[in-house]
Amino acid sequence: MRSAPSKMAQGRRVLQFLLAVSCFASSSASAQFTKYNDERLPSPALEKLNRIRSIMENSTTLEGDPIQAYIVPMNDAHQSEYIAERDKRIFYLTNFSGSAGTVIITQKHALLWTDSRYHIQAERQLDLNYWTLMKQGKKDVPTTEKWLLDNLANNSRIGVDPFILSSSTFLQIADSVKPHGHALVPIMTDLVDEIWDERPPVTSNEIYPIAIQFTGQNSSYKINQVLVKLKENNAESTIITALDEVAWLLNLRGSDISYNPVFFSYLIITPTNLHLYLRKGQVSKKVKKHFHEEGLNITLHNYEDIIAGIKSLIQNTTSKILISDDASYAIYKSIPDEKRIQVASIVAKMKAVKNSVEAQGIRNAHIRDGLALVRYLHWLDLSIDTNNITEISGAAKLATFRSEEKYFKGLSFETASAVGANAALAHYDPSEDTDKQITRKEIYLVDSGGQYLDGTTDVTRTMHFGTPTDYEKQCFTRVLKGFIAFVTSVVPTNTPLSYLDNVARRELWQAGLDYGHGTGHGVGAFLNVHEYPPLITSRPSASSPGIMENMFTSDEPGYYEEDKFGIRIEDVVQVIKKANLSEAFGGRGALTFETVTFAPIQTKMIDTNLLTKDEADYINAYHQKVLRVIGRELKKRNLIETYQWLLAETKQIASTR
Ligand SMILES: *[C@@H]1O[C@H](CO)[C@@H](O)[C@H](O)[C@H]1NC(C)=O
Ligand SMILES: *[C@@H]1O[C@H](CO)[C@@H](O)[C@H](O)[C@H]1NC(C)=O
Ligand SMILES: *[C@@H]1O[C@H](CO)[C@@H](O)[C@H](O)[C@H]1NC(C)=O
Ligand SMILES: *[C@@H]1O[C@H](CO)[C@@H](O)[C@H](O)[C@H]1NC(C)=O
Ligand SMILES: *[C@@H]1O[C@H](CO)[C@@H](O)[C@H](O)[C@H]1NC(C)=O
Ligand SMILES: *[C@@H]1O[C@H](CO)[C@@H](O)[C@H](O)[C@H]1NC(C)=O
Ligand SMILES: *[C@@H]1O[C@H](CO)[C@@H](O)[C@H](O)[C@H]1NC(C)=O
Ligand SMILES: *[C@@H]1O[C@H](CO)[C@@H](O)[C@H](O)[C@H]1NC(C)=O
Ligand SMILES: [Mn+2]
Repeated sequence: MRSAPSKMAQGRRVLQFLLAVSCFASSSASAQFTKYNDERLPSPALEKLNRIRSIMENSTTLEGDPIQAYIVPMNDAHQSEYIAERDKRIFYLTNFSGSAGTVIITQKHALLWTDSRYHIQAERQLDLNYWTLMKQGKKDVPTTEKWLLDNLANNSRIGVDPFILSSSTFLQIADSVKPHGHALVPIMTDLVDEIWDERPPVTSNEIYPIAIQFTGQNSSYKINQVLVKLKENNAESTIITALDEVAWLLNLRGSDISYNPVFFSYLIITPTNLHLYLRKGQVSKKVKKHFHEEGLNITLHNYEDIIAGIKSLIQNTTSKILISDDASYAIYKSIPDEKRIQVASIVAKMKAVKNSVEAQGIRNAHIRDGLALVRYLHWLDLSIDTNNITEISGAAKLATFRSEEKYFKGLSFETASAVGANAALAHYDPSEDTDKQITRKEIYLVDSGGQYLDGTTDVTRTMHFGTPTDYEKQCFTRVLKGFIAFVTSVVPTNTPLSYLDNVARRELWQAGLDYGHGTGHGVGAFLNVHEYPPLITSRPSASSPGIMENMFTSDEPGYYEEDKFGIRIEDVVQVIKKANLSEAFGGRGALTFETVTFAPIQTKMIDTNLLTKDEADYINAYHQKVLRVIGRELKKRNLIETYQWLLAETKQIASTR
């Protein structure tokens, strides 16, 4: 989806709070003071803040002393990257609709931190009379922790809802504010929920099984693998807290969060029992039959009873309980220190390496998805002179093409359909206010994906239906060179993923250009479009296994020129063995990548003076494959005009260096 940390919220799972580490700087970052005695009409932004502030001061409601600051993370209880409407607390407070951000409220200040993808958007959406935008990554903008240290009186109490903050982030913040005697205190009643009068209801849509023909492994096999991993970690039982991990382990899917086929749940795994916590109404007879067929004996509980369940688990067992680093502080805290083992998720690592059935499914899904995208791009080229096609109506047409494909289950994220300057916002989703017509005068960027029973897709193409400028072509070509450098890399098994980030940026950096998002993210097998590991950013990860065969990741460098245009090229690539190098690197073996995305890369945008022969060869070979695979299908469906269009779009090019 969205682009890597681009859209890939560089880190919901990856400690948002650490994102801005680089920017310690002079303390009080010119934070505006909120105007108390404002004489203008009451503003909803201020009204909401005042209600929170009054609870913060009110020790009765808090069942404790007042708190001097309140943190609102953009999370749900499972540290999901995409959250349900009911969990969009920051949006409710501020109108900021980006996917990453952190709010801090004190009696005097109200601040929103967000990363560079969202600076412009946040500026437009916030009521800046009452809110201060903290542009993460900019010089002189302190981190949240640094700000708390510099702006609160010593020995302050900082509150946060312990369910919506990961334990690792909680502990890290608690530790960094200690020097001034501040305490980070869990507030069991979420203050935003307290004031949220018309909060959207809980989503509890139907859960459905997916067949072994798509999953490749039955659920009891997966659970047994977990039990083996638990033993290796000297633990006996575990609480699975990430929604995509529960869905993957049980071979079930749901639709509680838009674009993500997951359902709200926790799963306790012991050597003898499985306890599933969810809204029981979501479980049909079909699901119960599925449990039986997959060899599972599952006890169902109410979602809200998870903490009670953990207490019961603690009583039943003398050995250790394993949880992942992403578990909420509430889950973490419910297990005594001596009984807890916390590690990077063992299920996430299992899930990251696709089995052969999943891998084949993903490849098949990408062929059908490529066909839908080719039909759309051809249709656009045919229609934009005679019809007013906008970012939004274009995206709707693309969704229609996808929906005609077999196994389609919905989009995998909101389509980023962006013309000209709108494309300069790396995480742009069109809205009615910003909707622009797609014409032959400006660059058009479309980043989109589908959910299919056999796989999840994510693809970006940047097109110009008229004549791009030389500068646009140069920028596009540098992005393309980085993209090719990534996909053609040969690396030792387990190489840290950050290596590929460097590779993809090389050509841009040589021209003093860069992009403000990551380079790649894992993609689920009919699961979340962002799955970590792998996560490809410049930041090495101590807990990541590095590059492994049969991981799938996006390759998505870009370039964004503010107020002018944006470029991104994105394929999903499979990690494969490098032929004849299986014994290289002391027996570790070498890996390389094979793209599974099938859609033409517009040759009109390429400045062949910048392209090497090898790069031209790559494009030509890729286009031959696209023509073969998609072309065959187009002919089969008698879409001859689209075939002719694809033939022209995939014509061979030569380096002119
Ligand atoms: C959010 O935007 C709407 C529409 O512009 C406005 O009416 C409302 O006051 C804003 N709310 C906040 C909290 O800023
Ligand atoms: C604190 O709570 C009490 C009891 O609910 C209420 O009467 C009072 O107005 C609250 N204080 C503030 C500052 O809102
Ligand atoms: C706050 O605490 C720090 C660290 O203990 C100390 O150096 C500083 O003097 C304190 N500030 C005030 C105003 O007490
Ligand atoms: C699950 O898969 C394993 C491994 O393929 C197999 O041995 C086992 O019989 C299967 N169990 C069920 C209930 O199908
Ligand atoms: C399922 O588990 C329950 C509780 O542990 C147990 O009473 C029951 O006998 C089990 N059923 C089967 C079919 O194994
Ligand atoms: C703990 O043991 C009791 C009694 O055997 C059982 O009913 C319960 O399901 C167990 N709880 C967990 C979480 O294993
Ligand atoms: C095309 O449609 C958009 C959205 O409805 C509108 O804002 C724009 O003015 C239209 N352009 C033309 C040329 O009709
Ligand atoms: C791998 O080695 C075989 C046998 O030596 C050779 O025929 C083949 O061309 C090699 N393939 C590559 C990709 O180097
Ligand atoms: Mn992506």
